[in-house]
Amino acid sequence: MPTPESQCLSPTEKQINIAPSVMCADLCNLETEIRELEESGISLLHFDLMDAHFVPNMPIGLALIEQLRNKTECAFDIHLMVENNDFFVSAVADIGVEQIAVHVESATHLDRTLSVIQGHGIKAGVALNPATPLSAIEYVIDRLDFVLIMTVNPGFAGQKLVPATLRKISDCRAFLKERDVNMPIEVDGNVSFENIPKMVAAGADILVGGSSSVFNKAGSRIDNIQKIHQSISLGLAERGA
Ligand code: S6P
Ligand code: MG
Repeated sequence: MPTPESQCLSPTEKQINIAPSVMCADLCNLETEIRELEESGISLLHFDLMDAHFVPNMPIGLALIEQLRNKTECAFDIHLMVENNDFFVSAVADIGVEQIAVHVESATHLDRTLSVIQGHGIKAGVALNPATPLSAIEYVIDRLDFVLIMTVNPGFAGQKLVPATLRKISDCRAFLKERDVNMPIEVDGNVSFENIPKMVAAGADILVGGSSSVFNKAGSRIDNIQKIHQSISLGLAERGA
């Protein structure tokens, strides 16, 4: 199994990571779900932490993440959708996680919050809503280990892709390149079998898999993950990898 450090891979390594979104799993049978995902080669899990204020939803909480921490070697990718970022950063750092993304739209003191995350030895990312321009990361780029591009508006699974976000992924890759920075781009929201080739071709490196892929009701977890790998190959071929 890859080490947590290998989860944030540089695009030049041409490895795409799949991060199943735990809120889309069968929450009454999570341990079984996680074993199945591990057997399918998954080594990164995406957790959506919402506070019902920044977004109007609250699917999973800190106690669940804490209990799961002892059940798996998978790296934990925490996506904060909260108003009080510093409280949640400290709480998940105590649990022990590998990467945390905070929304630029909710972070009052973004630079400080990112340096607190990195001070815990955790990879720091900024999440951008579909309407938020890439310029929002201009002055924190040196503090970032990855960028999380939301391809739907945050809060709920099962939504349709916001079309302009495909262009935003390639614009983000160009934005980073222009600044001589090479870091993974994570994409989250309707990362479906159909959308994955376009997302990967545009420059996505970490794919959050929810109800439209990993947890798609039409297939088993293992079949869905195989289908995702096929979609990734199509995207990499288009990217010229
Ligand atoms: C949404 C959240 C996501 C969802 C994921 C669901 O606010 O951040 O991580 O869990 O997007 O995937 P899908 O395929 O149902 O859109
Ligand atoms: Mg998410």
